[in-house]
Amino acid sequence: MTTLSPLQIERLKYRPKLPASLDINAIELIEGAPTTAVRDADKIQELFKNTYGKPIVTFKKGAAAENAAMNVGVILSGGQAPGGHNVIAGLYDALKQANPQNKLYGFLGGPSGIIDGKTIEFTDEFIGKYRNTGGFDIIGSGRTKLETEDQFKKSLANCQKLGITGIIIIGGDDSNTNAAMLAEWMIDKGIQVIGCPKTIDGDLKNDQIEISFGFDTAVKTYAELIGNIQRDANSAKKYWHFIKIMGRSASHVALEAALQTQPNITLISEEVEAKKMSLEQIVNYIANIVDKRSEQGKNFGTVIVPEGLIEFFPEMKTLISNLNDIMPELEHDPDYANATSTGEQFNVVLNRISEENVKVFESLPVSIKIQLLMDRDDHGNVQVSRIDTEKLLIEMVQIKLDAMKSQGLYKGKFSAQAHFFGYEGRCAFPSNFDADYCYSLGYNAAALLSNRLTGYLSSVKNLVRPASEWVAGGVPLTMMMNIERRHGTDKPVIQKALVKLDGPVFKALEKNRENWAMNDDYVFPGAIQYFGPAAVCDAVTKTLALEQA
Ligand code: FBP
Repeated sequence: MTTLSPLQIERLKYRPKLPASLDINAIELIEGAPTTAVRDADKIQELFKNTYGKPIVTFKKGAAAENAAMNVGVILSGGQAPGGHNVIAGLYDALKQANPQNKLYGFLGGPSGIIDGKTIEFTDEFIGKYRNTGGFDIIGSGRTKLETEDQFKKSLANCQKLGITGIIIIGGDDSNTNAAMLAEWMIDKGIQVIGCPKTIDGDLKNDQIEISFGFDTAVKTYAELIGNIQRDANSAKKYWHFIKIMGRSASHVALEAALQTQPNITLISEEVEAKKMSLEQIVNYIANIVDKRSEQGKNFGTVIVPEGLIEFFPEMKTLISNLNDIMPELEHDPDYANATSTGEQFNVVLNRISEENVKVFESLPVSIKIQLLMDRDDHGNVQVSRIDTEKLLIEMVQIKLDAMKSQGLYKGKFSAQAHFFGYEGRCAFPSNFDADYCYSLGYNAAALLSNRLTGYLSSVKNLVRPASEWVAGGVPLTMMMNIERRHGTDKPVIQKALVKLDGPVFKALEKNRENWAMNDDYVFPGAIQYFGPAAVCDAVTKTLALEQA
């Protein structure tokens, strides 16, 4: 990449802001009370004998002190999120400030890099090319699960070869669950492990972690695009736009994008699940609004669909879980493997799934059936980003409206466009918020290492205030864990934060959605701004503002 865009040239010069209290050479560690786990404390304690129960820590300015030299390795894990490069830049700068002898290595291609010993050593020049840029291409990312004894042993050997005594894992809930396991395993081998909260999905958050990095930039990117589409819809007045928004399971991204743009219809997976709404009910809900708007001469509108919606319909959830269970067997079934048509494949599936699921599977369009049978991810989950839920809804709403029309109940015109905004937002130039937050998280991770901590997640709080007032520290990973059933086995995992239906963010949607359905109260956020008034450039998301109010 030798040709730089004008924005890239300017962004390379941006100096991310740090909390005023964070100076790796003059820092004091304040310890809180011992912690427990969010649930299943006894079991978590049993599994994490050495790292369980540690206190939450915060940093404040302290007396100047010298830092011993150390070598550190960093891993980018899972889906890309804007700001990952700045976590590494912050980490690198802190390590070099602490002791110029310190070395930072990057494990290439995600967690597999530490297992296979594929590394690169960072230098000023190399890091300099990636400051304030989006993407994870600096060292690459991957979804390998770091969890077996054999993988841990190989990782240890690779760290020892390079004299690495600190590992930083930048990842979401699953990757940080693995960080907790690695920290526990490495504790008597002299290697510390620290996590950093990453994911555009915004579902790695709790009382201690206000938001995961990348959420801010990704939602602002999607909101810009939705705003543009709404203006197009309102100009041409001829299309209904069904927009699927990324976010594997939680609907935080869709909800925030909706609050920023005020579309006509917003579906929230968590509400669908809580109210046990079927696909048919949702289709009727949309068709009803389409009909009412058409009575006002408005044959256009916008519908926001969270990516994970399909798994939240009770009947689909049961079907998908049944499919997940039979997938490993199906791969070895000659009838399935040798099937010459999708129809034949479907028959094999129909013979294997339970009776209640047969009807649901048969009711789906062929394209969705094929998508439901596609490869699972490393965690055995269906890859929802590859399921065209927005197209499924369009097809079913069309069928419903046709039926209504034939009974004389609907007289409008329905012409729909499908969109999926996901990958567009994951590697955008980080907003000023994410650039600062990520740099602080990385810098802070180095401070946690230099204070001899392990099994902690780097935390930076008070995020609605100016960066100088942010509070840096660490949260024990075990504090966020509980036991969940995953593919038939009980596993310790970091609890995922879903949208709270009694929380202020959902309430803000609930209060307004009837109005937004009928009136075109669209908001056009425009592109993320990096230079200009703070009210525009440093604005936090509505989710963060409402939750931290
Ligand atoms: P992480 O949880 O690893 O941050 O990834 C989240 C995500 O971006 C989801 O929103 C999306 O469903 C998924 O990754 C897509 O995964 P992939 O990049 O493997 O297609």
